[in-house]
Amino acid sequence: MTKSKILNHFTLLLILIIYTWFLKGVTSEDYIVGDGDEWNSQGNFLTWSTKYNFTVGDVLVFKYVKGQHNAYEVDEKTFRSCDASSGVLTKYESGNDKVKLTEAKKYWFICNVSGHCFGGMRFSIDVKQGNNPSSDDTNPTTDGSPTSQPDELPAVPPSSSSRSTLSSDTWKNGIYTLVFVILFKLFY
Ligand SMILES: [Cu+2]
Repeated sequence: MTKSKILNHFTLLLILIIYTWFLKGVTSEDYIVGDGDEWNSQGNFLTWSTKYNFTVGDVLVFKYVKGQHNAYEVDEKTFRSCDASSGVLTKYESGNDKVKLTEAKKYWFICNVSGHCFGGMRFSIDVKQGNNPSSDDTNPTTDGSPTSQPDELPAVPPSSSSRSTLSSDTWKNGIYTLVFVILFKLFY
């Protein structure tokens, strides 16, 4: 009797832990670009952009001294050329720019102050759908297929973000299964 009680408590605790984990994935998060170093000429934003798995609903916050930098959302061509005479989607210049990631797609950002883009103030992120397993599994990812890789990647090395996101999806599916099994064992 007591043994099974302990087991039940343990299971409840496990469910709680998994649930906290799970909720962390569901809720949207604010990401300060560059973390504590913020958006400036010294940062390595290629490294920063691969640190997180961004999902739809997350918010990027660009923090900098107004006038010293800016944040342009651009297309891929402009990201690579650093030439913002075309391909600019949105300009952010307030010094505290909140950019909500509303779509599951690739986003490219540059700073358009002279020399800053080439100096490293640019990055791209691959925003995923988030905790919606059905759409995650059925969405054919264009960047994941090996056939589309070699032809269109000149200057900048590809980020490893898509790979780590894939493995986190596998993780989530595993957690779903685990929760299901535990609930099943608990109630039947
Ligand atoms: Cu700048």
